[in-house]
Amino acid sequence: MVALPDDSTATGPGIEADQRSGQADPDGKFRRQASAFRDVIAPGHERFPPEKGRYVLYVCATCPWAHRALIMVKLKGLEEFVDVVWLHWELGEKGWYFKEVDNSPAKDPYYGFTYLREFYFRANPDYDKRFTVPMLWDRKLETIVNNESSEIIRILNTAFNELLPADKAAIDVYPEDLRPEIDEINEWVYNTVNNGVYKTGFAQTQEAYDENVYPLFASLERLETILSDGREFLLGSRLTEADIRLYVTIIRFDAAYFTLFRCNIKMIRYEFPHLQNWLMHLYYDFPTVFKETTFLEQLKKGYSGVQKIELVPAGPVPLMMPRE
Ligand SMILES: N[C@@H](CCC(=O)N[C@@H](CS)C(=O)NCC(=O)O)C(=O)O
Repeated sequence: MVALPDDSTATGPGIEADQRSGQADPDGKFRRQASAFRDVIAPGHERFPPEKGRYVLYVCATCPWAHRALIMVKLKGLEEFVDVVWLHWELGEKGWYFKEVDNSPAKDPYYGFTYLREFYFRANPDYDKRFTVPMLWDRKLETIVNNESSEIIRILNTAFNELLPADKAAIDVYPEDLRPEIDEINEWVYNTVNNGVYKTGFAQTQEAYDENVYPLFASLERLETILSDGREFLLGSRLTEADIRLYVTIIRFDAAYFTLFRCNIKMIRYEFPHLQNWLMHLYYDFPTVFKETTFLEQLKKGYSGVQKIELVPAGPVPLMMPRE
């Protein structure tokens, strides 16, 4: 693990010293904490109206939740409205930090901060929860608008529509008529797949591991069956939020979760042909949205560090299957 620069402004109350430890509760089970900042950007909003150049999205390559939000920025063509700033892919002792490697600058370009936690303390000096990405920051009020990816993707889906060209404004990944279906699939995919890989990977007892690894694979089988009728996207012919939320987990599966989170009953590439076709379609046919937002080498190193295995596994080879 690299030594991190000491920075006394990067400390706060109630946080364990090493952000990489303590992922599981004392009973050996991993429970994801509820996000603390839950505001929205919306036209006419008293505090957070849509405005060009005002908001910044903080992400890192390792994190699937941040990846969801990044995909929305690209899909909706929001680069001019929401600046994307990258933290280094490694979760350090004090959480996510900047380091001039790969996509990350040496320091935050707006505040000169070294750690993500510094934003959390700027927003709330008494903040005592985890310092997570994605984090949507408002430069005007100097606070966090929202740090819950499921909400950030909905904000990005609509908030800037009146400022966008018509073709981008028309893109809607949570369309009214599909909402019940999207909500239904999101619920079990979140519990057993998106968060299921974490509950499996961070389990500290055999019981906690078994409780999660089998439901995870049962859900992958269920997704495989859904896609087996040859549909283009999860809910039919339209790309929706459900695809985006699933993509960020499936693209990490063979490269990281299979080995590093012990999700190794089957590999996606060899044993789930329909899921693999759906993944290849998104990755190769919408490259600016999916492929170019995916950094497999970086995220594999990121997950290796979180597991404190300081060795990066050699496989799978290749990291993503070529098309031919
Ligand atoms: N519910 C949050 C979860 C975000 C989250 O847990 N992000 C992880 C990275 S994958 C993180 O930043 N962890 C840092 C930590 O827990 O210290 C969301 O979906 O936005």
